[in-house]
Amino acid sequence: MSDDRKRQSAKAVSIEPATMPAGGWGSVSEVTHILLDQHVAGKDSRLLMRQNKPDGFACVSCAWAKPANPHPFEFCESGAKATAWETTSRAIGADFFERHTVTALESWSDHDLEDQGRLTEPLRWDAASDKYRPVAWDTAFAEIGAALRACQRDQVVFYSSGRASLETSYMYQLLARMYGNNNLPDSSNMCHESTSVGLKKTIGVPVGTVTLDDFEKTDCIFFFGQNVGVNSPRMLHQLQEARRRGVPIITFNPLRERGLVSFTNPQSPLEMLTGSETAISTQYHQLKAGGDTAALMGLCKAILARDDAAVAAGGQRVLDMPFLHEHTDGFDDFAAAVRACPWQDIEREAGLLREALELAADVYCNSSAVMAVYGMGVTQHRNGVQNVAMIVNLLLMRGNIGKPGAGVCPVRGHSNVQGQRTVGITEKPELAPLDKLKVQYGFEPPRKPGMNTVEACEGILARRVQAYIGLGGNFIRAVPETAMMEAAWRELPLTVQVSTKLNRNHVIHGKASYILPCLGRIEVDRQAGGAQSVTIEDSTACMHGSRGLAEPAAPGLLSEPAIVAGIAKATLDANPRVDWDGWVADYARVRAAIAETFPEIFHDFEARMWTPGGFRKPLAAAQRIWKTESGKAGFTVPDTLQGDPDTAGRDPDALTLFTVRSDGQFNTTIYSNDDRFRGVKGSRMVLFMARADMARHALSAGELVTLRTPSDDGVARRVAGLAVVPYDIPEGCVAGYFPECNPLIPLWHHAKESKVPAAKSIDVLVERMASGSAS
Ligand SMILES: Nc1nc2c(c(=O)[nH]1)N[C@H]1C(S)=C(S)[C@@H](COP(=O)(O)OP(=O)(O)OC[C@H]3O[C@@H](n4cnc5c(=O)[nH]c(N)nc54)[C@H](O)[C@@H]3O)O[C@H]1N2
Ligand SMILES: Nc1nc2c(c(=O)[nH]1)N[C@H]1C(S)=C(S)[C@@H](COP(=O)(O)OP(=O)(O)OC[C@H]3O[C@@H](n4cnc5c(=O)[nH]c(N)nc54)[C@H](O)[C@@H]3O)O[C@H]1N2
Ligand SMILES: [Mo]
Repeated sequence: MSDDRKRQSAKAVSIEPATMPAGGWGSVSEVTHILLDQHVAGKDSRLLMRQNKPDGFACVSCAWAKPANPHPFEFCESGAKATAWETTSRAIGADFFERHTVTALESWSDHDLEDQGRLTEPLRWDAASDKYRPVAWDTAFAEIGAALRACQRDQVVFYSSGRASLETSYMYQLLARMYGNNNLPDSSNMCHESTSVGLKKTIGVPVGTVTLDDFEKTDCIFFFGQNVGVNSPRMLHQLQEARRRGVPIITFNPLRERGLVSFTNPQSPLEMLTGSETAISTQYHQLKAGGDTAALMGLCKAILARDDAAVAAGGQRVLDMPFLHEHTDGFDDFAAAVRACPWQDIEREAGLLREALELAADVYCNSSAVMAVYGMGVTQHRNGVQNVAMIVNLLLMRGNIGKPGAGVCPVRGHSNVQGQRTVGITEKPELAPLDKLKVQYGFEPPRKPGMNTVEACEGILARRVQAYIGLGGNFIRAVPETAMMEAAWRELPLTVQVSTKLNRNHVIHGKASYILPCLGRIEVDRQAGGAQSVTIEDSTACMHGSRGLAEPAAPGLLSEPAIVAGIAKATLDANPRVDWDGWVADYARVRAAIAETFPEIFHDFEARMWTPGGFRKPLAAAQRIWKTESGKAGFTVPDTLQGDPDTAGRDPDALTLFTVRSDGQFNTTIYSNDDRFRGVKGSRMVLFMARADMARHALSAGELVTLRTPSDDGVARRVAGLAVVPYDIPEGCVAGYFPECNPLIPLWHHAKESKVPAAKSIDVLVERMASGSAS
C-alpha cells in the first residue's frame, strides 16, 4: 500500500444515510465552502455569473451543452468547485520545492498535492537534490526540443486531457504530425472511445445526435450508467423541465444515484424555501454492473413481442416499419437473435426481472420521441462498444434517431474532449485530415497508426517509448495497472507536463522531467494582439467562444498555445507555412487555419464563435444520412450477454468491482474526501457492498479489507485498507472510487474494439485485513 493510501485510510470514515435531493441547500453550502476554502477573492466569486454565458467563459468542468438563453446562474455545484479550484489564491512558489524533495512528495495524497495551489513558474527536476528547480522558459524549450530531436520519432507520445481549447488542440496535433507520428492518445481513449467506435460503426457519426432543443420535444428519456447529479448537473435543468411536462425518465444504474432520484433547483428561491423536489426517475432499474447488453436485449425482446401481438390482432405496428425499410439494415438478423435469446439468460445477466424490463418496454412503445442518455457505466466495459450498439438497436426499432425529441446522447466528460477529436487529435490516421494538412503546410504527414492510451502504456511498459509530453491531465493516475506503470514511468527518458496544478504525474516522473505551468481558461490571456479568446465544443456538437476574465495566477505563466508553439519551434525544422509566433499573437489566425482545414464545420468561424447556444457541427445522422459502409443505420447482433466474457468459470467468491466518481472530485482532482450524495465522509478508501455479500464474507460495517484481482497473468494487483460500507447495490457487485482502485485494473482488461479500460467491471476477491477497523 502506498503512503498516500495509508494516510487516507488512517482517517476515520463516517457513513450517514444520504436522503437529500441533488441540488438544494447542500449544494449551496458546498459552493460557499469551497470558495472560502480556496480563498477565492470576492471579485472572482462573481465570475460564476459569467460562466457558460454567451459572452463569458466556458466552464472548465464538464462538457454539457450551454444554452442560448442561459439561466441567471448557468453554473452548478461541480462547475463552481472547478472554478474555485482554478482561481484559488493559493500558489506554489519556488520555496515549496526547496522544502520538499520529490520523493517526499510521493507520500502526499492527490488532494494535498493539488491543494498547494497553482503552479507559477517552469520547473526542471534536478537529480542531485531530487527537487524541482525553476528554469527559464527558453531554456526549458531548448532542452526539450534538443531531447525530442534525439528521440526515435515514432517513440514519443503526445497525450492530451480533454480540456485544452480547439486552438491549442489543433496546434498540438500539428506539432505531433510535423514531428513525425500520430501518437496522440487522449483522455477519450479512457472514456467515450467506445462511443466514437460504436456510433461511427452503426450510425456513421462518432458523437451524439441530440441538442438541447430535443430535451424540450422528447416524450421519454432512457438513462444508462451516467450520474447526472454529480458529473453533468446542469442537465438537471433539462430533466426537471421534462419531468414537469410529464416525460417519463427510466434509469438503469446499479446504484440509486441521488441526482437520478430527485432534484431541488438551488437557483429557484421558491423551491429552496419550500423544500420542494422534483422526482427525476419514474422507473429505476438497479441492474448488475455489466448488465446493459442483457437489459437492452430484454427491452428489445419485449418490444418485438408487442409488435407480434399487434400484427396478430391486426392493429397498428409497434415497430416503425417505414423507417426500418428505408433507413436500416441488419434488422432481420437482429430480430432473430432477440427472439432466440431466452428470458432466463437475460434475467440472469442483467440482474433484473422480465416484468421490470417489460414495464420499461411499455413506456418505450407508448412514446413517439425517445432519447437515450448514457455515460461511463456503458462505455467502460469489455463489451463497451457492444453496449453502445445495443442502445442504437433499441432506438432504431421505432425510428428514434434523426427526428425531433429523439436520439442518442452520450454525455462527454472533459469540457472540450469532443472538440479535440474534431480538430484532429486522434491516433487513427484515417480520422485525421492528413491530405489536407499536407497541402496546407507542405509536409508529408505520417500515415502509420499512432498509439492510443492503452498502446502508449504498453510501449512504456516495454521500455520502448522514449518521451512523454502531456497537455494537461494526470496520465499515470488515470490509467490502469498503477504499480507496473509507475515503475516503468520512472524509466522514461523524458517526461514533460503542461499543467495548472501539481499532481501524481509530476512526482512520479521520467529521468529528465519538466513542469510547464499554463494559464487556465478562466484567466485573461494577453498576447501581442491583445486579450485572446478560445473556443470549445460541447457534448451536443455545438462550438462556443470563451473569454478569460480572472487575473492570471502568476505573471510568469504562458498560455497553452504559447507553450505548444514554444516546444514546436525548438523541436521542428522551420516551416515558412507555419507561423507559430503569429498564431500565438492572435488566436484568430489559428481559427482561420482550422477553418481552412475543416471548412464544412468551421467556415466563418470568427463571426460564428459567439453565437448564443453555439454553432453546430453538421451531423449527418441527425439528418438521417448514414455515413456507414452500407449507407444505412446498422442493427448489430451482440456477441454475448455477459458483461465480462473473461469471467466464465471465475472463482465463485469473486465480486465485480466498478469504480465511480464522488461529488468531491473531478477525475483525479480530489476536492475533498467527502461524498455528500452517498453519505460518506472523511475518506475515499471505502468499498460499497451489499449486506448479503457482507454476510457471505462475514464482514461488518467499517471493517478494513484488501481487494485483489484473481487473474492468472502472474501480476499481483491489490488495494488494501478499504472500509466496508453497507450499501444498496446489487449482490455480487461492489463499488469503489476512481482513481484509488486503479491498481486493480489489468492493462489488458479493456473494451475489445475501443480499448477503453474496463473500469466498470473488474473481477476482484475480497479479504479481511488482519488488523483493526475504521470507526
Ligand atoms: N463533478 C465531476 N464532473 C465530472 C467528472 C468528475 O470527476 N467530477 N468527470 C468528467 C468526465 S471526464 C467524465 S467521462 C464524466 C463521467 O460521468 P459518468 O459517466 O457519470 O461517470 P462515473 O462517475 O464513472 O459513473 C458512471 C455511473 O454508471 C454507473 N454504473 C457503473 N457500472 C454500470 C453498469 O455496468 N451499467 C450501468 N447502466 N451503470 C453503471 C455508476 O453507478 C455511476 O452512476 O463526468 C465528467 N464530469
Ligand atoms: N478506474 C477508473 N479510471 C478512469 C476512469 C474511471 O471511471 N475509472 N475514468 C477515465 C476517464 S473518463 C478519464 S476522462 C480519465 C481522466 O484522465 P485525465 O484527463 O488525464 O486526468 P484529470 O484528472 O482530468 O487531470 C487533472 C490535471 O489536469 C491539469 N489541468 C487542469 N486544468 C488544466 C488546464 O486548463 N490546462 C492544463 N494544461 N492542465 C490542466 C491539472 O494539473 C490536474 O492535476 O481517467 C480515466 N480513468
Ligand atoms: Mo472522461
